[in-house]
Amino acid sequence: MGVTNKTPEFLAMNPIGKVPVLKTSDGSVFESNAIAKYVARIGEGELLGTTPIDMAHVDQWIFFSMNEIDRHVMTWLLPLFGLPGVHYNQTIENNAIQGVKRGLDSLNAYLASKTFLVADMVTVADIILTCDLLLGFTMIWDAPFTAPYPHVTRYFFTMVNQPEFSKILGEVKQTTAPKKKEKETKPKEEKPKKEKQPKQPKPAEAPKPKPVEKGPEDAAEEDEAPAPPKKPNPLDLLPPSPMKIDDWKRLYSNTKAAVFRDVAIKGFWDMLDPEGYSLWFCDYKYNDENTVNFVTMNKVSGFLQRMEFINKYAFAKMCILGDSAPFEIKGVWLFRGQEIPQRVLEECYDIELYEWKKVDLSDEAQKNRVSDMFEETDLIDGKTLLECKCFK
Ligand SMILES: N[C@@H](CCC(=O)N[C@@H](CS)C(=O)NCC(=O)O)C(=O)O
Repeated sequence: MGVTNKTPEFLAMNPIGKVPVLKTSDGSVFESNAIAKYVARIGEGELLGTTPIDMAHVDQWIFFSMNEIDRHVMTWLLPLFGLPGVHYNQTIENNAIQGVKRGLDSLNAYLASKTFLVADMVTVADIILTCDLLLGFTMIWDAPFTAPYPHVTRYFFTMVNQPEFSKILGEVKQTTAPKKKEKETKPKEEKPKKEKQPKQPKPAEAPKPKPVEKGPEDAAEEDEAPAPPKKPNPLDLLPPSPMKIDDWKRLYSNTKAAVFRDVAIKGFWDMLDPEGYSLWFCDYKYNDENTVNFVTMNKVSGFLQRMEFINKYAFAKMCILGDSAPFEIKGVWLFRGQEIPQRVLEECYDIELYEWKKVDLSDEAQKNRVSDMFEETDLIDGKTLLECKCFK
């Protein structure tokens, strides 16, 4: 998401350009619940229910989960992530919270006498509902919030502790610090002193925000942000560099994996102009929050989208590390000049969510770490590389 999900190839698989999409040799499938049912169908089939009425009940709970849980969770949560174009609104949040409570209340009553949703077995409805509850339990519903729903809580933890779930989700812990409008963990004192403090965890001033689909309720909330004034870019005033960053990006993109180290990485160090460019490691400060892998990935995609305006002067690899939650985000950036560009510090609030350390080019270990991230080796800092996103 945020990288290839609007390409013609992707839109051919899902015209609305959303993830996930499942690609199979018979064709592609979008909409996560359709994907889940397809996967269930090509297995032994029993996850779908075994009688017509059980099958209908499986569908009933899938639609319930989608309409009475997931829809409200997403409306509640998405504005808190700081995605471009998704705006926080108190009334919308309150309505979403009421919607969630109504859904949980009825689910709680139903589960008082049941272990699973349909019959006495796990079905794809349990899988979907559990996944829809996951974001709630891990991000916004702390124990006081879920106290009125003990059967939902018992059901949820029974499910996520099944080996089939924990293999994918790792250990699931209920949040003790629910995500709120204000990002309390953001250390205000470390903010470079700028007049432009981010108002909310959302980049209203990010240039060219990509449109994100909004629910109908959000429509009234759209800001008309004026285009940023055109200032000469100080990076264009630096002494010319013999290194052309586009040559590196081309080499990076066109080198086959098998020879990547010998050709692309070697080529990079050969072409690097250490006077015209600098390399920086970044290390996310709040890895404890990274409890859900795709949310962590979205966080990184959002950061890279907000950096789009510096694209001509930068290249980066951002890595998500770890076999299970909490996931770590670490990366390396190549910037024109010897500092993190001023406009980046001013306009991209993500910068302050990371520790930044300039790469010491006299230290082979640091250079190797850069090479590993560029190459996407299986392990980075001894941790499994789960996903790597490239800024180029
Ligand atoms: N109903 C869809 C929702 C998919 C969805 O909203 N995906 C988001 C990420 S969680 C997305 O791809 N957004 C990108 C966009 O809206 O352009 C499903 O369950 O698959």
